[in-house]
Amino acid sequence: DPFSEDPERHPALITMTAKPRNAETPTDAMTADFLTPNDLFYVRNHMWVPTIPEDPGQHTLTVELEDGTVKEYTLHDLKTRFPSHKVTAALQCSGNRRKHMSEGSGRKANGLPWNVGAISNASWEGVLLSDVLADAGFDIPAGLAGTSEAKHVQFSGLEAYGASIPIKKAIDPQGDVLLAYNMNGQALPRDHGFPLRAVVPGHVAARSVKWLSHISLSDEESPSQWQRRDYKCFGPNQTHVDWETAPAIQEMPVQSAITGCRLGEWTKLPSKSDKDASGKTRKVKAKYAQQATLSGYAYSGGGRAIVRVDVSLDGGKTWCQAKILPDCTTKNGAPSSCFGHGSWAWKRWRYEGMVPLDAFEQVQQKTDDKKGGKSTRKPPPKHLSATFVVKATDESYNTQPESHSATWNVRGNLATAWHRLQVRSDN
Ligand code: MTE
Ligand code: MO
Repeated sequence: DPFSEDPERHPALITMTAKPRNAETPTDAMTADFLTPNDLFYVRNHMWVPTIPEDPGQHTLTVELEDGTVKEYTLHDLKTRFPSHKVTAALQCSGNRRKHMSEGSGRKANGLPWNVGAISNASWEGVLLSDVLADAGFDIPAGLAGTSEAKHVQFSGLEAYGASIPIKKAIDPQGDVLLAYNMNGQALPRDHGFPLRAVVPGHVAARSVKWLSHISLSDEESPSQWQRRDYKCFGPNQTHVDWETAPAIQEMPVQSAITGCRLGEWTKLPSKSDKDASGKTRKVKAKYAQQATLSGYAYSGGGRAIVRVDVSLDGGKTWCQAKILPDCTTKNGAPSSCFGHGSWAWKRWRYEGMVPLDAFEQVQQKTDDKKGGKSTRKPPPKHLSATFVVKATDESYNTQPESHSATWNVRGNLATAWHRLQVRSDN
């Protein structure tokens, strides 16, 4: 059993598959913390968790340049010979919300049916990939000018996973690509790449290779199936899937989701008079409304900041703006700083509002409220449901499509349509 050495996991993680381990962050942890606690950070493993030598300082990373020159660094070398950097960044799997893509379009997409929890946020610490590449002999100015032969940085993990990123991102002085050894101030947990992983902020998490052991510069992308096959998108027609010409997913699109929802008691709003179109005064019937508190996250790739989060309490007919919460707050609520040159972290948002009775629909079901087809109960009625929706907009004014049907793809990647949450009110 190659999984017999896998680590123990937090019971609150929502397990999709045990071997290999794939698990979502529970929604309450997303609502509670800007930085996802290490043991509740979502886990996406394609294989087993590799074991490393007794002394993690002796873990070695080899770096191979285009001309075949190889340099070797132990973890100890990385920690002692290069300045350390911190970057606060979310990682999101390209399969996050695949469940909604399948359900929302009525067509099943291939892959694990992730809900909203294949995304988490952490503060990473390590050395800059560009510092290590420069030390290994890569000509950074040529790379920045676009004249180097190497066009891609290929990463390999100890268990055989591999992926690559364009050289442009790898050495961008504001790209913040890390070879990370710490996560939220602690050594990386085994599930998250101990003792060393790439962290490619703003890109699909599939490029943030864990258990990193080898880097190679090449004019080609990584030959791995995860670069050349799995993490690509196609049109909603299933028939035309050209793996060769479709670009590998790198930067993520804009995303948002509702991770918390609380309904209060019904309130009877004061009845009032108003004037109809002809100017006649009429009495408006008593209105009922329910307090709703929603919370969630929003994120966009490429370091693009989230500028607005829109919430609808009536299935998308009318909208209000949610409050974007301050980025970093420590446990006692004090602000702490976010690290990095781009908006690599997620934003958390919160919305409080009154949901009017007419935003709810009667849920069809057998009920003893009804006698002879007529409700004997005083309003507001029982067994109601409403659909709450969220969508986000980033600083390039990219926003999420209304439905999944036009972005459905056979691999089920990059599901990002409006997140709809059907809620029941049985008060
Ligand atoms: N790196 C290795 N070595 N093996 C893997 O299976 N999975 C990738 C990426 N890096 C993977 C890997 C994918 S698809 C994702 S979404 C992220 O790691 C998940 O990172 P996490 O488990 O730390 O959340
Ligand atoms: Mo992923």
